[in-house]
Amino acid sequence: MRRTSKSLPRERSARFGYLGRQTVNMTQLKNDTFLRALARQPVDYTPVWMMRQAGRYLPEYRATRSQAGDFLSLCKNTELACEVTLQPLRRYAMDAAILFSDILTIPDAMGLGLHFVEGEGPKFHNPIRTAADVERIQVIETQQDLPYVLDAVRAIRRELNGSVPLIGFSGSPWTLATYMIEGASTREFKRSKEWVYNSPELLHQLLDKLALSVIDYLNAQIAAGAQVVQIFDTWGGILSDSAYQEFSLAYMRKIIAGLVREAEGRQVPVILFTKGGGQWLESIADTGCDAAGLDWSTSMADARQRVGGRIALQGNMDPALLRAPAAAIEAEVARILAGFGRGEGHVFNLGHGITPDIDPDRVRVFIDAVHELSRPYHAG
Ligand code: 1CP
Repeated sequence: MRRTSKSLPRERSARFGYLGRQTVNMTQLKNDTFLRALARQPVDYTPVWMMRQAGRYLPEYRATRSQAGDFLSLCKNTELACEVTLQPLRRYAMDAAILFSDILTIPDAMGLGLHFVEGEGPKFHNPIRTAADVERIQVIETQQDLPYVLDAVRAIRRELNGSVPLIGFSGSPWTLATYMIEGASTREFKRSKEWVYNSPELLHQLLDKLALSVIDYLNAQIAAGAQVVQIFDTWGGILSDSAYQEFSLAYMRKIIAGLVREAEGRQVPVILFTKGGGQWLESIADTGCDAAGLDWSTSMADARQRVGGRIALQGNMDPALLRAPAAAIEAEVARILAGFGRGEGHVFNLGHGITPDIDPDRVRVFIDAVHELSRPYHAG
């Protein structure tokens, strides 16, 4: 396995007193390639991880999930959530771990009654339908309302023992609001768009409460040991240009301004991923994030030209390529690496989450191709 052992300079120590309560092992990271790439510092190869890297494409995940009973029980069981986080890292030379949880833990903690219907995805017993529903929503306090997420972060950090950095995450306020308003997965977003155009003030009230909740949630994850955080704005791309700025980006900017950006003597980078957000890259770079996640519809070369001098870029292979033969996966990895070109600031990833139908052997082809084919772009 190719791992670098260089460490980031220990410039500054944590300013926040409560970080002192951390129980995690603060040893140096054995592989900090991912953190270096996010800081646009030199690396030996392009680091890689996959959105949804722990999940149903892995037989060991399916076994652990059935041991837990169901998906939510798995998220709430510290030992098993830790186990499934580590499963992909046992198989592949990934350069980061991501907390096993879900973005919908926040609406669940707000009392919406999250449950999963097999084959249909997430659903809420109590979706948001009226002004009174918005009024009733309380900003979450993570320590009290979502202790199981923080327990998982601490357990995963202990088990990782400094091997690779741990990513914490949250949904964006807009993306969370779409699930809360629709009450389930949707491809049409009829109700959410009605709120955008018919009840913008009410929507702003809801988004405000969500933004404050996300700030608390991500800061608590950072205090518990998350070394990078990613905001998943999965549904930002369904908005018009002006609605994206007003209802999604503005709240992510507010969140980034409220985050603890340093812990354990290191920067805590923030990655912002708006699916379908390629046209807004300049505005995304202006939020104060450290990196932007790209889906496959944006050219890596164009993205680098537009914002590569300001932020790192993460992405962006179409996850459907993982169903193609090994040679096609390698060719696509080579094409994306060439698109970014020589130099620093690229984290390889898929353009969206891996799907359950993927053969785990194809993932190895993908990860190894990134590591091997990227070396010439960093040498010397
Ligand atoms: O049956 C199962 O085992 C549940 C499938 C599953 C899994 C594995 C769900 C339900 N969530 C997860 C884990 C999950 N979700 C992670 C784990 C960490 C990882 O390995 O990456 C993360 C980061 C998420 C985040 C998430 N949940 C997002 C944002 C990322 C994205 O994919 O766009 C979204 C939109 C959700 C909602 C959600 N939870 C689960 C599903 C199937 C969905 C999507 C529903 C939809 O398409 O609307």
